[in-house]
Amino acid sequence: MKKYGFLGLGIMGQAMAANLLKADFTVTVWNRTASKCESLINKGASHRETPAEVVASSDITFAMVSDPVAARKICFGKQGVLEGITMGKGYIDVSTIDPQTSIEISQAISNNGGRFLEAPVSGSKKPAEDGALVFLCAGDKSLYQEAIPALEIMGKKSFYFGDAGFGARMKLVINMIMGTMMTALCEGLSLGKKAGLNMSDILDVLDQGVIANQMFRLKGPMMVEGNFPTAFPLKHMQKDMRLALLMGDDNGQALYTAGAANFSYIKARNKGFDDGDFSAVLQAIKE
Ligand code: NA7
Repeated sequence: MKKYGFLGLGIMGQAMAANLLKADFTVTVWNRTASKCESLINKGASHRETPAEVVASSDITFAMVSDPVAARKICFGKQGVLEGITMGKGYIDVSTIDPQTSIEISQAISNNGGRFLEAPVSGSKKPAEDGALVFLCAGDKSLYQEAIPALEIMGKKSFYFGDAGFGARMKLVINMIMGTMMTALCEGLSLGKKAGLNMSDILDVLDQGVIANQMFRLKGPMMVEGNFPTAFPLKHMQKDMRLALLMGDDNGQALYTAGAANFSYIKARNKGFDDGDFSAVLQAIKE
């Protein structure tokens, strides 16, 4: 039976690793803040002190960390993933990072005889808990095929887009669209309220038209109540906007709408909403 590793047990990693354990997979975990491993150890996970040790004791290791800096740190850092990679081992980074970082990690893993897949996910806390994520995969095809049983436990759908870099690009495009949709909703709600409309009425009208969507339906009523339970941290949304804007630069694509949305997320971060849900950008926009 295959042995799996999981590095990074934040909101997403915690839920994903728990689903692997629930399906009776053999899982070894590591997190920078070791206390976050406890609930998974109680559910049957093994624990190692470093990413290198997790990789050394697993066939396929997943990583779910915040951003490119964290992804590089756990891979290239002391006692990092690279030190545990041997011939044929699989490393799957499911974090949302930029294509360049992912390609560099991919090359380093394969230079050490390992196989790399990037598989950023569409979906936040609830889909992670429900095993309903969408994986946007690219990289080593044999690893993709081998990982399918695990991906099917954690997700409802997987795509494969070819060489490393294309999964990261897809993820940034998708999240950039989501981030601008959210600020558009917030500006509409805020304008409507200032103009004397009822915010719940705005949501009801939106829900009947062609731009009705699950995000507005799910988050809208909570936003109207000033309730922003963190499913997708605002700091990560702003990171994704920033990475998408850099991708725009690299590809000669002007991103006016996303650029403006990014300023709203930066404003919200400056106001202390880093760890709130990204829908808390409403608080910055309405001021
Ligand atoms: P969280 O809940 O903020 O979790 C982030 C994780 O990344 C958590 O395990 C962190 O460890 C870890 N992290 C952050 N920086 C580092 C460094 N420098 N070294 C090692 N580990 C680090 O985020 P989510 O789970 O919601 O999201 C994760 C990804 O999915 C992200 O790319 C999103 O955009 C989508 P900690 O517990 O703080 O020690």
